[in-house]
Amino acid sequence: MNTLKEKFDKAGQGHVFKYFDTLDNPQQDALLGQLESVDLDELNHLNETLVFAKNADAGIDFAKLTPAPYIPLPADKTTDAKWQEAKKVGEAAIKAGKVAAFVVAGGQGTRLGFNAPKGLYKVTPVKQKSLFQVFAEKILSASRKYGVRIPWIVMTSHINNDATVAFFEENNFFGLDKNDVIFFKQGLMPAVDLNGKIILESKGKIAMTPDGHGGCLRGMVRSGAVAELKKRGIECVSYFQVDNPLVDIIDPYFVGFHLMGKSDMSSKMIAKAYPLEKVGHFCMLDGKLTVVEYSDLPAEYQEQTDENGKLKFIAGSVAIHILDVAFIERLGSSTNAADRLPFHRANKKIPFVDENGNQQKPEKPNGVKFEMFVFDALPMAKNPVIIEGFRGDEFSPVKNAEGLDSPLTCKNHQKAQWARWFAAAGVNVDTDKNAVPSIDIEVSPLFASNQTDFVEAWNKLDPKPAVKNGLYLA
Ligand code: UD2
Repeated sequence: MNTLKEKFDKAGQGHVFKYFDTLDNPQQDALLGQLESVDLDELNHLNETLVFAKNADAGIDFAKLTPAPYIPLPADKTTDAKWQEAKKVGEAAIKAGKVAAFVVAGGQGTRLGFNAPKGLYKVTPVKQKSLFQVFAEKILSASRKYGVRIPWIVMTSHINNDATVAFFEENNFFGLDKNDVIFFKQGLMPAVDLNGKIILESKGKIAMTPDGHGGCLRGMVRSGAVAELKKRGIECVSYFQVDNPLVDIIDPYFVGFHLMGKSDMSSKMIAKAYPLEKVGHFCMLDGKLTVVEYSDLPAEYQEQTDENGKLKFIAGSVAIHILDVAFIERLGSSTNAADRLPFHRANKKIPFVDENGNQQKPEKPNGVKFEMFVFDALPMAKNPVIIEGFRGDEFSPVKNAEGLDSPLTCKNHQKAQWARWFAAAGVNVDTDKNAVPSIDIEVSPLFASNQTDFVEAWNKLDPKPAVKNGLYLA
């Protein structure tokens, strides 16, 4: 304890011991355990670069940014030669058991106002399936289609891990083999006040917050998930966020382009729906592919158009990537700063204990949380490939309780997707001016998870059900 105290004193963080003598033994042990996990050199560096530095958030010369190149969607990917070649390569890798699914689900979902892990949120229009169930069924469907086990890595955080695991158990893993679902908790970082001092959340506890979705790289290494994937012969993982039920998790085209490009990390881009859409922007900066977050790119750049009136920075990053396991291992285990993801700062309201030992809940941001973003791995990746995705089949996140990116918009986008599939099978579903059906319909991923498979499955149905409100195809 004395050496630890000396270390914290020396680093100017000795105040974390202020109430130590008033704690009972288990409380003291718990605090010491927390303090041992803090990398004081790293924290010192983050204070210097992100908390004390003037203009800590700037650092990008926006005038040097150019739009990143990408492989555009062809008029019809089911007939386009290049996309068909990619599909073949992708399918071969999936069938050979080289691809796993990976969801980052450690976030807190504060904007949605849902007081449970976000993956438990019910999103589908008829069956009210949770996000986790939708993903599980997509993975199960791909596993059956390709005749292969597809492991699914689920990153949680210390805040939501137990509730997440319990939900999977209560639901029998939604039909998946429980041995193929691998949970791990992301890492934690100490939160500091605006003077760089570690915040005491209570007398015996420092404030520790999840290290951002980019924490998945080191988390996968430290938790043993990478070792497990290697043991199973997995070569790449399909990365997605917990809030997007439209994601095409096991997409042979995407896997194929990634492999053909001999890429460490590949991404899907979706054309932004409107200039200020809250997505990252794929850009080139000094010859490197970089994602510039919406909150960092000045509006004038987000709104810039080319000579044809098209948005210049049109390529939106929707957080759908493929990462090689070897690349995750390299970055996630690196001790070399050039190979590690940088941290970003976020100002947050962090409960703390005041000078009189009373717990306080601040009304405005009083502290800084440090987070890594997974897309910061792109500039470190060999041959990063970006392919275009079709929004209606890939992206409709649930982020806000109302308005844009809400449960309602997401339900409408799911229904619109299925109405398009019905239309391709020659069945008309009445829709409004936004192509959203007026009735509630739902197609389980176990019936079909893309249009081609839907048409085939629908044609085989005999007799066919009436297409009316409440129709559920499974
Ligand atoms: C993210 C991207 C944005 C765009 C958008 C698409 C960032 C900073 N921005 O914005 O560019 O792609 O998504 O929907 O990522 N998570 C963890 N652990 C953490 C923090 C987050 O697992 O410590 C997960 C979270 O559960 C969710 C995902 O990361 O699945 C995204 O988190 P967010 O809601 O903070 O990201 P958002 O919507 O600001």
